[in-house]
Amino acid sequence: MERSLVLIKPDAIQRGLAGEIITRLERKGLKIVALKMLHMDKALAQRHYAVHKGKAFFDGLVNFITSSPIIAIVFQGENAVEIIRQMMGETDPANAHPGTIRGDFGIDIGYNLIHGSDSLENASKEIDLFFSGEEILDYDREIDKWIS
Ligand code: IDP
Ligand code: MG
Repeated sequence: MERSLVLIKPDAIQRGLAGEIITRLERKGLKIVALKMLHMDKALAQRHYAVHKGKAFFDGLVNFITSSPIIAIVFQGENAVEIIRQMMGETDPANAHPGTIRGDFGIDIGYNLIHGSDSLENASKEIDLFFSGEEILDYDREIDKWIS
């Protein structure tokens, strides 16, 4: 069973889209196993986006993600990493297909609403940045046997 880190970014919170985004992922069948609201500081933002250090958009990205609170969520499910990437849509909302979160709610690459881990390896690293082991809950849902 895979786990992926999702961040509901500042623009989504400010626009009142947090519930809509969480609902879509939850309705798909993915299970929330950890969740918190926080205001990321620069140090956490720089670690989370370390692979982009040196790129032209890096400073703007760090400023954006630290500008207002976010919601961090660990979703669990079969193929969770790839499923969430598909449901997010392309990085640039201008290229994201309708039906995806970015395709339905965004128009600018600087305001693309959601982060989702891009591989199992990165998911594990990213989850560790935001959550301690005890904060990730192991529980069963009655509906799980009807999902996978
Ligand atoms: P992803 O979020 O789809 O995985 P990445 O390439 O990992 O996309 O980029 C991380 C984040 O950096 C994007 O979600 C977006 O917020 C921001 N970003 C990426 N490319 C650009 C750009 O060209 N201009 C402004 N922001 C960008
Ligand atoms: Mg990425």
